[in-house]
Amino acid sequence: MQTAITELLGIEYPVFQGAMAWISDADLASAVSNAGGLGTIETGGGNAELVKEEVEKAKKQTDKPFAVNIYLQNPHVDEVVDYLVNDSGVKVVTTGAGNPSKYVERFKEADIKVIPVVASVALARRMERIGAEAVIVEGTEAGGHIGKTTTMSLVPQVVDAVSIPVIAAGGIADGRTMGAALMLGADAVQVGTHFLVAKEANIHQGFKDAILKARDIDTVENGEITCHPVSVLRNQLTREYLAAEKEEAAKDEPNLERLNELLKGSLRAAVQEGDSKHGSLMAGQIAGLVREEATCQEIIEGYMVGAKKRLAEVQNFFN
Ligand code: TUI
Repeated sequence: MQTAITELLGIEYPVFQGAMAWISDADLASAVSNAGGLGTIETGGGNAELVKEEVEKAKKQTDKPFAVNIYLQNPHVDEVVDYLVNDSGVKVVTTGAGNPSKYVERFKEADIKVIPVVASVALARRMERIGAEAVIVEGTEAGGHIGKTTTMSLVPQVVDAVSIPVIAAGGIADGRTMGAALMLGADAVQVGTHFLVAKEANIHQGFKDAILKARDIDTVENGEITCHPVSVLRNQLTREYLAAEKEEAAKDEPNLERLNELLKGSLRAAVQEGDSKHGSLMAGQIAGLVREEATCQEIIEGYMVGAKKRLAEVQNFFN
């Protein structure tokens, strides 16, 4: 299957694996790349040394392209960029949770393709202007830290606003949702939640089971008043957090520190300990569609088969 994105990056299938904090390591990224998609290593709050370890590990596990994601709120972001530009050999960088403008020039000089995650038309336009090769347009259906507009509404608006390729993210977990994104004008999709249950994902079985059990209405948003809304599966932690958030929101001077304190260590607890009561089970709204564990290859090939099947049915409507 060929799109502007498979051609730009030299990959077989237009499927990116999204960067997920504590989750998207060299094992997951290389499995996705070996299956023909674009794997991504997340760097979260890590320093350059930690990022280098994962990149070197991935290089041993795949000779296909993979990306490194930069979390722009990372206090070590400058040294991570220095490493990526100077001696990583990485060819694709994605960015999230901020505006990467001040780094783009250096990536371009190092012949690294920059693909920022955006949650608005304005930022997508700006990214095109400063030389981004493509943009990942993430709707509010996504997991983790999210914007406000839905994938369905945002993707076609960005497609109309820019000339660079668009990768749709948020709400994609099978051939139908991938096909829908292509209908909206996207050249590829990015998938996070579904890869949580990949056999190659090194996360606690408790987290995987929570995804597999989730229903359509089981995600909630935490952290609206801290300006970092995060989509997670509903549990004891989210009930306590939402109650505290409501209390603080009613005050003249909300104690945001108290709210941040409640979440401290909670993502690590979900990923490494499978703590489904007090862990932060970051997930997108499509979790309810994810029903079984599978390898990265089965996941990606399933999308191709499913999209083709649905496309044939839709084409029939027009005949
Ligand atoms: O970054 C994400 N999702 C994430 S990061 C993360 S780690 C975390 N842990 C605890 C609390 C908060 C975060 C978990 N999930 N997605 C990419 C993304 N980027 N979504 C939305 C954006 C975004 C938002 C604003 C991109 C740019 C932006 O620009 C603002 C500006 O400065 O113009």
